[in-house]
Amino acid sequence: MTKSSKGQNIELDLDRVAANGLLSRRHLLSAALGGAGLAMARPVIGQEPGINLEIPAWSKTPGPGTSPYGNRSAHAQLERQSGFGNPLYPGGGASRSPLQHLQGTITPNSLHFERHHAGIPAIDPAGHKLVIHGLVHQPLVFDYEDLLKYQMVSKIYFLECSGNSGALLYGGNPDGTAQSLHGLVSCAEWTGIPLSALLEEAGLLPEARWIAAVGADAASMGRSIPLDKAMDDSLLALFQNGEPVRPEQGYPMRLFNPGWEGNTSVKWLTQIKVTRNPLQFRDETSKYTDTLPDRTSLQFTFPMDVKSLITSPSGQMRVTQGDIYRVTGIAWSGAGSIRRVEVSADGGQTWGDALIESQQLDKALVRFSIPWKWNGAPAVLQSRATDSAGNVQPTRDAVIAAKGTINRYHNPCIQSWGVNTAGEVTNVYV
Ligand SMILES: Nc1nc2c(c(=O)[nH]1)N[C@H]1C(S)=C(S)[C@@H](COP(=O)(O)O)O[C@H]1N2
Ligand SMILES: [Mo]
Repeated sequence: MTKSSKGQNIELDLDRVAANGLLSRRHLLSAALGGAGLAMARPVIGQEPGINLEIPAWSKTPGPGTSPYGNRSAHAQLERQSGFGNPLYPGGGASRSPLQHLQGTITPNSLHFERHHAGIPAIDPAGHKLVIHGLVHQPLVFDYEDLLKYQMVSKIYFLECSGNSGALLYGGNPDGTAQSLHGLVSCAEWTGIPLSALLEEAGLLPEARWIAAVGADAASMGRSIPLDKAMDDSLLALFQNGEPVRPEQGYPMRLFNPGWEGNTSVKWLTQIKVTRNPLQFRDETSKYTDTLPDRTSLQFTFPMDVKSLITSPSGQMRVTQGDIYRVTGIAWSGAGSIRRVEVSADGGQTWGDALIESQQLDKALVRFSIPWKWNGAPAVLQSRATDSAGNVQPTRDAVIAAKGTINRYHNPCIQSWGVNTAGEVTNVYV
C-alpha cells in the first residue's frame, strides 16, 4: 500500500462516519487507488537497517518441486472445529468453518462446514443410483456416468445450517468465536444439473406438488421440497469449486436448494419421489421446526434470513489502542443479494456504511470492510445487513420478541463483539 501524501498528519484528515472510531470506507478505497487513503505500510526513513534488500535464505536455493496435490503453507494452517459427538448418533455431528481466518467469499472445500446425521457413507459412484419416481409419466434411474453427460450450470451459493448461531439465543458463550458461534455457513461454486431438467424428463403428472428427496447415508435422511422450488433453482450438484463434490458434502451427488436451510440440501442423494403432499420425514417434524412460546411450531421455514457477521476483530482476538483496523466480515441472504452493510462501534447507536469488497451475487456471501481506529475506550462492534428484498437484519431482542427462545433454528440476529479497555474481544449481548 502506498504511503499517504499527507504523511504523519493523516489522522487529522480521517472522516469519522460513526461514533467510537469508525472511519469512512472511502479511506480504504482511495488507499487502494494510490490516493490519500490510510497508509498501513511503514514509511522508510533514511537508511533503516533491515531494508537494504538483503536476499533471504529462501531465495538462495531452489525449493521442492511440483506435487500431485497442493497444500496450504505451514504458516497458514486452518482447521474446521468439531463439536462433541453423541454416542447415540454414531457419525453424527457438525464441524464449523474457521470464518475468522478466511477472506473473500469462497470457502475452500477442505474447510466447508459439515453436518452429518449418521456419518459419511463410503459411496462408490459405479454402484450409486439416482431414482426419480412417484407422480411421473416415466420413472427413471440414472447412473453417475449418465448424469455427467447432461448440460450443467455453475452458481456461487452459500449453504447455512438453520441451527447456525442458535447458541446466541440462550446467552453465555463469552469465549465464543466467529467459528464456534457462526461457523455453520460456507460458500462455494456448485456445478450441477438443474433439477427441473431431470423432473421434466420423467414428466410430471398434473397432481404433482412436492418432491421427497432421500440420501444414501445410514440416516436415510429425507426432506420434502415444494415442486415450485425444485422447478425454480434447485440443483443436482455434482461439483464443488471445480472438483467432484467432497464425500463430506455428498459425493457423488447432492441436492442443493439455494438460499434454503442446509438440511433441505440432501447429501448422497439417491431417491426423488414426486408426491402430492409432503411426506413428513423425521427432519421436518421432530427436527427443523421452529417452536414458538405458545408451543405451536412453524414447519417448512425454508429460506435463510438476511444476516451478517464481523469476522475480524472477533471473539478471542485482541486489539491495540491507537491502531487502525480493517473491520471485515461476511453477509448473505436467502431472499436475494446483499445491498448494504452497516457497522457500529457503539453497540448500535450510530452506524457507518461499510465497503462491499466482493461481487453481490444472489444467495451468496459478500465480503465487507470498514476502517476503525480503536481509541482505547470500551466498544461494541456490530454489523447489520440489508438485502435486495428490503429485509434488514434484526437485533437479538427483536428475534427473541418475535419467536422466543424455545426455538433454536433460524437465528439471524446481529452479533455483538465487545472490546474491553485491555483490548480483548469477546462475545457480548447488548
Ligand atoms: N443425506 C443427508 N443429507 C444431509 C445431511 C445428512 O446428515 N444426511 N445433513 C443436512 C444438514 S442438517 C445440513 S446443514 C447440510 C450440511 O451440508 P454440508 O455437510 O455439505 O455442509 O446437509 C444436509 N443434508
Ligand atoms: Mo443443518
